[in-house]
Amino acid sequence: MHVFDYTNAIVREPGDSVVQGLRDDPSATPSLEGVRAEHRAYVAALQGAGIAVDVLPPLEDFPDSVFVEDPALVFGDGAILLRPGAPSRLGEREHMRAALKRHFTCVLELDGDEYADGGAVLVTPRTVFIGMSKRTNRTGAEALRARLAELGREARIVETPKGVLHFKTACALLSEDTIVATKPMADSGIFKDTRVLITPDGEEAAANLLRANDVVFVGDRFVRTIAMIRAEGLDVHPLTVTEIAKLDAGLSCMSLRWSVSPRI
Ligand code: CIR
Repeated sequence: MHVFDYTNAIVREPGDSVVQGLRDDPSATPSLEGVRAEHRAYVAALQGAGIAVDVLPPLEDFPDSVFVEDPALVFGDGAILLRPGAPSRLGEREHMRAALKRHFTCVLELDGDEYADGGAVLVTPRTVFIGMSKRTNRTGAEALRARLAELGREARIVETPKGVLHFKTACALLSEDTIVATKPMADSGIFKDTRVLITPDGEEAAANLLRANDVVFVGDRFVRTIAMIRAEGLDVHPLTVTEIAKLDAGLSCMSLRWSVSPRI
């Protein structure tokens, strides 16, 4: 059983409002049909990897609610309801609470002025990294570390490199012992005890890839990253995330994933 073995996932369909989602570059307007098509292909890819997907209905009042990774953190034995750091996203948690209660008997929560996005959290076999950023404050990171301890998991609070939205925007777990990271993330020394593959120049956005069971989902534009991962002997499934990327998102952001039992 690996931390990237999943039996279940939660996703949320994008609403029409998704095109008004938060983004660093306001001139990058995604196409609604494009986002929908990319999301459909993503859900099909998760299902193709053997994952049972709970598809939640769109929330028009919350343009970014398709990025379900941010309001929660889930494990086979429990979930944590987070408090997203962007004011327009905070209300997503109430909708996520209901979904979590359907799947998990243990649901812990952040509260008060504790802010943390799920995109800040990288789960690895040995530790859980919590990357502080403009969405995840120190209070939120510390509260999250305490909740993780309640779930029996050790966490390390680290700094996200400057200008990076979420910790996992710039890194992902590829296998039991290897992380893929951008050069600034690798240079930060955070992963100095781990084998790191660096994304090729110009393909930094490929770092937000997703390892799920035996497959690695990678943005299809990132041909050199795909070749690098295939050279590791891994099965790569390229997915189009061109429109999603205009909303500063990648492949981990669109699902919450967990394993209810060891896969056979
Ligand atoms: C946001 O800015 O919150 C969304 N437009 C993108 C969220 C991406 N989520 C993630 O990296 N975990």
